[in-house]
Formats: sequence, structure tokens, C-alpha cells
Amino acid sequence: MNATHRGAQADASAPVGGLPPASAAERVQWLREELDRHNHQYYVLDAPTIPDAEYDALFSELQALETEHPELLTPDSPTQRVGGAPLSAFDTVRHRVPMLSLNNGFSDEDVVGFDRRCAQGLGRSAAAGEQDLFSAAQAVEYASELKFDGLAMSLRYEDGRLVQAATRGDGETGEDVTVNVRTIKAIPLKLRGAAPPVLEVRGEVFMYRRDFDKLNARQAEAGEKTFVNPRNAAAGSLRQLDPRITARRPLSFFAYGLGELQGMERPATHSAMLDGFAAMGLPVCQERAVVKGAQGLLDFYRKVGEKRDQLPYDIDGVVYKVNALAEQEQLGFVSRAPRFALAHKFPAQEMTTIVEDIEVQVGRTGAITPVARLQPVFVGGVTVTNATLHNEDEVRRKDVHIGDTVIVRRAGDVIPEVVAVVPERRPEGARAFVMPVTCPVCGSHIERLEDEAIARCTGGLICAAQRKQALLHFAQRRAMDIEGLGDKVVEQVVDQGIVHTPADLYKLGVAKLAALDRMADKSAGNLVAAIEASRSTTFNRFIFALGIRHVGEATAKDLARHFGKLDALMVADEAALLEVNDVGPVVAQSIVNFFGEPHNVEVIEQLRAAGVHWAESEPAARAPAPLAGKTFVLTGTLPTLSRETAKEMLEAAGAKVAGSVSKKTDYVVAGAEAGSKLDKAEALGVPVLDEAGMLALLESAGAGQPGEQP
Ligand code: 5U1
Repeated sequence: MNATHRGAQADASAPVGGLPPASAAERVQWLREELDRHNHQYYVLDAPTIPDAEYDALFSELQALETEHPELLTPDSPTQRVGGAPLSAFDTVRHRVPMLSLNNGFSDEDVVGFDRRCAQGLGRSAAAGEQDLFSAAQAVEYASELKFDGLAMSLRYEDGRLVQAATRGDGETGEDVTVNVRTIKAIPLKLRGAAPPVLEVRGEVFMYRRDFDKLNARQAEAGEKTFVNPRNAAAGSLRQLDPRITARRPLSFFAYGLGELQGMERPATHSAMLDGFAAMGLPVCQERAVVKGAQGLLDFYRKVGEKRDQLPYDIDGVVYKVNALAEQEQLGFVSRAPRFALAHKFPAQEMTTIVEDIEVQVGRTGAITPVARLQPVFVGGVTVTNATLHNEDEVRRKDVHIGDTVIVRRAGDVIPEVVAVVPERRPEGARAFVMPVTCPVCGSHIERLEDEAIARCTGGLICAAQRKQALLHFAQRRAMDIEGLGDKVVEQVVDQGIVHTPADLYKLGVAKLAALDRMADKSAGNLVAAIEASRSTTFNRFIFALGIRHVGEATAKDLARHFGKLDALMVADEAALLEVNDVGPVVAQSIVNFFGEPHNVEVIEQLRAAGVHWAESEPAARAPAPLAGKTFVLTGTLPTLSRETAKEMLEAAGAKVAGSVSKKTDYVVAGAEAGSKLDKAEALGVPVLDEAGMLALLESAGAGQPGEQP
């Protein structure tokens, strides 16, 4: 077993030692059932029940028994997933029931049209699905599910045993990839319960994002090629002629359809069929719903769209299917696609476009970032014209030239990124990127220290680009929270020489601001009021706002809690800083350097003189934070507290607030509509609190209110 995260408590129902004597055949049978059960818990239900070492012990015992008694070896044994000898080519397979494709929809109108055609085809009122009382009863019922971004696969089970796995191919014939698919641990080699003589299961092979990231890290470390996205990684892994390579690739599977079926009645509905698959031990995605009419479909689409970026795998849309199988049959097919189904696509998160130029940007700390200027492309729901290339090494690694066609990705709020070049589309005369030796903004020398990936402008605050970024950082919501001080204003006040440092902001009046381009009197007044309001802040926000390299929000909070007073922080030496939670030598040195720079001290004094203030407190070092060392995860909507406030309260008490649930999580705080994090907490036995429970815990731990200095 090579899983690295099979973390779990020992399962009392799985005795390993001290078993009653049994024949080898009985013991082999018992071991296989145990291993299958644990695989199902781990790979299908994502709820492991035994630790790695225990699984490995069971596995080794089975391997030893099978070596000793070769007559007991069967192809569906869990030991037979390791991948056999390489193939020279894949055989072709004729699908006994063709693998169809789906019609696509992109707009609300497409969905309304689909629902209308289904309703009419089923002889319902033309208005069925529209939301009036009369037609509600007539509305068509649909099974709605996710459209996974992977590879369609057909699995053939005979008498419950996996005998063949084939790719979709052209829908009529595909490739026989059985030896590879047998290595996918989420796919049972043997179905649970009473299985029919023939059952073909259709579904998607894909890769979880976390597994993709780990695989790419492993590939890069081994100097091997990395993959552009999870879909390509899944495809490349399945098409390996050497199944031992596939066996090392973390592939997964979700079942969503039926091919040939013999010796068993079809269930009445698609949703019941998926429930049946799950009962047989097949992985079925739980992000699905049965809904009615076009409005039900559109609500499902919206809900899934909202959580798309939080899902642990990539999807490119949702799929709607008329739920009753008899009605599906009644609607039939048109050319190669069923009339009863529709794929409702989300905006693509990856598109190709052309790199028109590569320029560099200067960040707050002088970091020089190469940025690709792109031919405008609509991706991830917006038009993208720039994408980060991160640093010089990345440009080399991805081999991006000016003139190249590239794949651009924009998912959620993440900055658009060039993920790969399409090498076969490189034009003649494509130019390589050359890192400039001087800053394009201030002309200072650019240096790149040994062991650092980032090149930096050495101009410091004489560089207008760095000044602008420092001001934007200072003003941001999580720092001094000066609403209205955005790019456009900062650009002008720096270029016109009105503002040199953050302290100059407090000298701005309405008249000066109103004179700026595109600044109405009212906006100028609001901005002055926001600057005024920012004078009263908290110590941790102030520290974060200073923009000390390596000091993010969390470190700023730790520093505020530890030192209590700015003067104490400013004189702290490296040894004193190393006593702060999570501060290491690099961060400590950066803080010492920052306060060792007379210019920075001067700006701080000017800010204090301008009336910027906060409540100071005694250093907290003597009183350890009450929830230090505890990890919380917040999920769902809490009745009174915002997510941000709850997080601040927990962090103020010394707790860490993490984004995902693992066995290391101490508490999950769940509100309304908590989703998979709550399920996972329950599966792992992590204590779950509601808002009142969290407040009670904070109170009993002696923690204060949000924003209070401990
Ligand atoms: N979830 C899901 N994906 N997907 C893809 N269901 C589904 N069904 C498909 C395809 C191609 O096809 C059948 C409806 C024919």
C-alpha cells in the first residue's frame, strides 16, 4: 500500500492479531474481504478506518499466502492491482451499447428550451416547468449531476467481476485499457452483493486536484515531465502501455450511467440506478439532486457554480437527465446524443491564446515578475489580457516565447496563469524572453541573489512602482482599510509627487483629491473620511500594513499578541523575535532589517504624529494563548458571526483556522448549509460545534472578543 494519507484510528472490527485458526483458503478469503472493505472506505467513501501500517500488514499477509498457495490466486484479489507486464498496443473493443455524447447548453435559454422539448416530447403541457400552480404537477423530473473533467470509461462486470474496461473512442469502438483500470483503487474488482450476469457501468476516470499536485511535484522532483492539468494527467496515465506506471498514478472514478445489462431489471429512475451502483461498491458522486422543471435545473447550476472552485476535482459543467428511465426511452435519441440529457457548461477555465509580448512588473518589495501580454481571450468568465509567468525560471521551464500559442488558466479569483505552451504552434521568429538588467520604472539595477528565484529592483522607495504597491498594501481592507484608495488614485498621487509615503496620505484634503482625474467631489470627500477613520486601528492591522517582507496577516497577529506594544517590537532583536509563534530566522531577520532602516522608523513616527493609533497592551508572552495549538475549520453560515469575525476570535485566542478537515483538525464549527467539510468531520470523528458551542469554548478558555488585544 503506498497511500500516504490513510490516516485513521484503528478499527475495532478489524482484528489483525490473535485470530482464530483458519484454513489458508478461509484466511485468504477473509483478508480479501477486509482489504476490499478498507479500500472502499478509503477510496470510495473518503473515510479511512485503519492506519497505513495495519493495511500494509494485511496486504503483505495476503501476498505471502498467495505465493505459498498459488492455487488460491484469483484475478480479483487486491494484490492483483499492481500492474502486469507492458503491452505493445491496446486492443480495440466494440461497445455493445454505444457510448453517446451529450448535447451542450450554455445559457438559461438553452436550458429552458431543453426542458420545453422534454415536456412536449412526453406529452406534458407546453407550459410545464414554468412556475405556476397548475403546471407544477406536470413539470418533468430530472436527475442533475456534475460533469467531470476526465475521460469517459465503460466498465464491464460479469457475475460481479471486472472483466473489461474500455475508453469511449468514437463511441462505437474504444480501446481496451483493462490492465490499467484494474490498478485504480476506487474501482472495485468485484461488486458487492448480488450482481447481475452482465453489468456495464459508464463513468469518468479523473484525478483529484490534491493528487494531481502531488503527482506533479513528484514528477518535477524526479526530473520528469509535469502535466498541464488533472485531465491531461488522467489521460496520459490511462494511455500508458506499462500498467506499472499507471499503478503509480492516483486515478479516481465516478459512475454515472449504464451500458449493457443482463439478468436484472433496470431501476425505475436514474437516481435509483446511481444509488444501486453505490450499494454495489462503485464510487458515485454525492453532489447530485433530483429537481423539477427548468427552474430546478437552473437553481442546481447556480449552486454548483458557486462551489465549483471549492470542489476537490475539476468539472466543466453539470448534466441534466430525465430521471424516469421509461421517459428517457420515450424521448429517445437524435443522431449520437440522447434527447433526454443536456450538458450545461460553465465558462471554460482554460483557453488558448497568443503571447504578444512579455513585460516585467515591479512589486511592493521590488520583486520583478514577468507578465505575458496576451491577445484578449474569454476564460473563467472574464476577458483576460495579461497572465503571470511568476519568475524567470518559470519562463524557462515552460519555455514561453513571444509569439507562442499558450494555454491560459483562470479559475475562481486566482490570477490568470500561463500553464503551458502549445509547441507545435510556435511560429518562425518567436522570441525568447530576456530578463532586463535595470528596473523599467526607476532604472535601478535589478539583482537576483543566489538561491532566490525572484529578481528584485534595488531602488527601494525611490522606485515609484514599489511606492505605489506599498500604498495599496497599506490601504487594503485587511490592513488600514481605506476604502476608495485604489489603483487609479495611487497612480496619480504618486506620479504627481503628492504622496511619497503612507504618512502623506493623512495630509490629503478634499481639494487635492478632487483635483485628480475622474475624482468627483463626493468621492474625494468619502476618501478623506475613510483615511480619517483609518487613524483608529488595531496593532496587528498596523503591523501588517507596514508591508514588512514575510510578515503576512497571521504573523502580524502573532507579533501583536507577543509584543503588545510597537516600541517593544521595534527594538526586538532576532533572538526575541524567534520566541514568537511561527517566526523563524528568515522572518526574524526581515523584521530586524525593516526596523533597522531609518527611513522606515521615520515613516512610523510620522504616522503616529498624524494620529494613527490603536489599543496597546501588555506583552502576552506570560499568558499563553488559551487555544494555542488547536486547529479549527469553519464551514457553512453561522447565525450571527461572519466567517471573518469567527476566524479573528479564534485566532485571537491562539487557534489556527484551516481551510480543510483532516485528522489533525481539533474542531469543526458548522453553520447552516455546511457541506462536505461537515460530512468529513463526522466521518473522521472530529468534534463539531455550532456558533454557540464555539462561543462557550472561547469563554471557558478565557478568550476575549474580536479585535481585542489579548
Ligand atoms: N455526469 C455525467 N457525465 N456524463 C457524460 N453523466 C453523463 N452522461 C453522459 C456523458 C457523456 O452520457 C449519457 C447521458 C449518454
